[in-house]
Amino acid sequence: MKSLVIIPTYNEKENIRDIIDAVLRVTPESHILIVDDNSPDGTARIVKELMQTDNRIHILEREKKMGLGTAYVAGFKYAIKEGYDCVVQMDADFSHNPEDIPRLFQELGEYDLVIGSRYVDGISVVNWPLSRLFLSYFANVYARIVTGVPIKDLTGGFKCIKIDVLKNIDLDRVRADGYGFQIEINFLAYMNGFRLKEIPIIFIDRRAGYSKMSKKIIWEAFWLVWKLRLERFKGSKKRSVSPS
Ligand SMILES: Nc1nc2c(ncn2[C@@H]2O[C@H](COP(=O)(O)OP(=O)(O)O)[C@@H](O)[C@H]2O)c(=O)[nH]1
Ligand SMILES: [Mg+2]
Repeated sequence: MKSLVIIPTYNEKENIRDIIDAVLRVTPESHILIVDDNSPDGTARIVKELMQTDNRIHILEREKKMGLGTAYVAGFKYAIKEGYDCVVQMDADFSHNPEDIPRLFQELGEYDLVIGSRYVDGISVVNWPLSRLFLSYFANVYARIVTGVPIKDLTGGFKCIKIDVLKNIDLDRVRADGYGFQIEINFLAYMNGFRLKEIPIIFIDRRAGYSKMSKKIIWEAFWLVWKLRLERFKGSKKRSVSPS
């Protein structure tokens, strides 16, 4: 299986070298795509330096900070165009442990979208303030009830997706950012009849750099789930592209 690990970055100079290194050590057959939004701290420069000696590393550079959702959509389109069989989504900040990637791959035989889940086996989040954990946990309960997608960690950003799932989604219509984006991709995969699976992971808060998530992104996700629920009632077929 030809796999592409997609890592969106904005100001990750403290993490970028180590994360690329760690991913390629765990899964040497995979390629990595960094989607960088012109990080002022020079993240892209470091990536391009590494690219000179390793052809498994790729970069998509965008002009300005445009959000995690559209960064992944650009990465998904790249994966489809370049003929990869599956993609891995993960953050640059080591919240997602690269050592878990093979466990995600393992489930791909039976499933189409595998989620590294913080809430499937109790709660496995380390070093978050209690307020953030509460917000995330109850946001997930809320999103699950409203959308009806039976996944405990709908907002998680560590997952592995078969390319067929992405080919079946009209990517130009995926507009949500951050947590909303994660929910929307899971929702569309589920509604299109793909098989979703959660496996437990331990999520550790970042040690270097700073978080880029905002209140705006939380509110966007809050309203988005109702839009998805409405679509569910109307039958969401129009959100998928017709099979070619
Ligand atoms: N390209 C791009 N990457 C982003 C953007 N916002 C966040 N990221 C990256 O997305 C990942 C998750 O963001 P992070 O700030 O750690 O979110 P948190 O873990 O929810 O606090 C990190 O690798 C960030 O560098 C963005 O607007 N554009
Ligand atoms: Mg983070």
